[in-house]
Amino acid sequence: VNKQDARVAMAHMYVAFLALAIGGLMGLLQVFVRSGKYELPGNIGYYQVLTVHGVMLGLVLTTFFIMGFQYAAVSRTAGAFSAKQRTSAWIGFWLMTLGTAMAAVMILLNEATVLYTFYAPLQAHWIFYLGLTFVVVGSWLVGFAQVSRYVQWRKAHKGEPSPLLTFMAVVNSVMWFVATIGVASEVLLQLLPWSLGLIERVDVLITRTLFWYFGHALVYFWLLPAYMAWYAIVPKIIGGRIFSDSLARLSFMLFLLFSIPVGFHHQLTEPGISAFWKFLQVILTFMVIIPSLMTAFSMFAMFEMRGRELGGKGLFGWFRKLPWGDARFLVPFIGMVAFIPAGAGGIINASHQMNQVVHNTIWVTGHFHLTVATTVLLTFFGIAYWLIPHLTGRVLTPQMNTLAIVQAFTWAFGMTIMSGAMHWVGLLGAPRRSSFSTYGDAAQAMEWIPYQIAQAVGGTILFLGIILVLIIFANLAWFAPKGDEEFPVAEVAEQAEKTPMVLENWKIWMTVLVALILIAYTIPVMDIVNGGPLGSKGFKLW
Ligand code: HAS
Repeated sequence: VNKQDARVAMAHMYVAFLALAIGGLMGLLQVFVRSGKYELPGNIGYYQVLTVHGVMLGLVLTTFFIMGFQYAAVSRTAGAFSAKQRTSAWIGFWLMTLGTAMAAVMILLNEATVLYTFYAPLQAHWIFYLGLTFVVVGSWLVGFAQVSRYVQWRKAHKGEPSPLLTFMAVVNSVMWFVATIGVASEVLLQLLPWSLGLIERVDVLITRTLFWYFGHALVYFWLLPAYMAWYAIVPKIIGGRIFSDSLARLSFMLFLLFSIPVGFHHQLTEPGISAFWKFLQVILTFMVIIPSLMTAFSMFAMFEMRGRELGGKGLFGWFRKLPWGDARFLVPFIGMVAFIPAGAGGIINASHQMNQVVHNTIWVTGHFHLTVATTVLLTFFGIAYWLIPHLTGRVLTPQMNTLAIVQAFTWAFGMTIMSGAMHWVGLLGAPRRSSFSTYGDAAQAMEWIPYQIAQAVGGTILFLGIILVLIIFANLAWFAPKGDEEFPVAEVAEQAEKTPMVLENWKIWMTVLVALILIAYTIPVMDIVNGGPLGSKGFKLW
């Protein structure tokens, strides 16, 4: 990565890991409170802590890490950014940082205790919403720099497929642009004027619908950078090759198409949206599972090819040959394994009827701690172990490599206990987003207590994991020996088919994307505005 680009990427990493430290500490406080054995000091409220936790980890850590990583990946594979593109990224970075600081201050002042989903009827101070707007606009600028570098590359290399990592970063940025239109409209047309007292009321269903239009794509915005590493980086680390460039690109394009028109699967229990439109979006949700299954297939194929190359024999002999001692491979691999139960849980959530059982229970919290907080985060840690030293001109030493492996096992162990308990007690009816209560010593609530203690045990182990990863981060950023750590990028396997250019024909894909969004959302949104299928009075949008 070009030196000046490395500075931009590294600036993002500092904020991301600071957010991890703050958000992680809040997570520890939360599991303690929910165990019933601990009370927060002073006037600090449970929901305030929960908001800091969700915003810092779900919004700040992820957005900064992703934008920094993608920026570095584009610079590495498409070449250094131009001065203008770099300035756009710097402005974006500072805008995001300013926005984060504004939102954080408001949450700490208890003026924005609205959780990381921040839709109505909970209302925050206008500075919080303005801060979030800055975060989004800032991320657009960093994303815009990547798209612009891609366009420039394609002009200079007519008729050639673009570098895979650059293409993937651009797909994720485009998905982010389209998805954030939802949250930007929610904030600018509803929440901000409402908190400023310019409009008297907002429609809760509209704010939730706009949020979830964005909110599900948000989770794939988190996932795709992990998939970038799985498809294009992990093969190089293990000495192998990418199974198929076309398959990787197709799966990313499918994510672009199907990540957005699926928001209703978060609203399956909500009145005001008719069963037909929920059903349609459930079908589209099942479509978005396909590119993940393609990814699983591709990973197994790539691992097997490499393992056999190394002399692995028989049905599973190749498995043993993989480089298990290399944290850059093992840490993301543990993330992949976690995605098997995590994805199965997602399929349960998305199944219309089963959603009635799990919705708003702590099962859902268990689900997203396996997906984003394990699969995605462990892959991000795995990336950080070579990216940070690459950016700072240092190397990952064998001691840090061992510590990284210990960190990943600590994380997996803590998460198995915490997320396992959450899934189980969710099925026994324990609600998510609630502080400790025995509900007047109700028999059902008493049954939840042992699981909540297990959550606290798992959460404490996870916190140890956070301390370990912060030690490794500090070492790689400031103390590790100087040197040249590789930014690994894999080549495509010889036997893979040539990549068809249709996969980069944006006109086709964008048309399908817009059509799917219009089909999935036009009538239900008109229904909500005009009174909805349940015949309420309707609502004027503005
Ligand atoms: Fe989800 C709720 C459905 C994936 C995150 N999800 C959430 C929330 C979050 C979240 C944060 O339909 C809570 C939001 C809130 O606060 O209310 N989710 C799905 C489905 C998938 C899915 C169908 N979710 C994710 C990912 C996330 C994430 C990814 C973050 C990164 N989710 C839902 C639904 C809800 C929901 C409902 C709402 C629930 C409610 O009622 O509120 C799918 O994308 C999952 C597909 C995945 C697979 C797995 C493929 C496996 C792979 C690994 C291969 C392994 C290898 C290693 C190669 C089919 C690729 C092998 C090695 C060996 C040794 C075996």
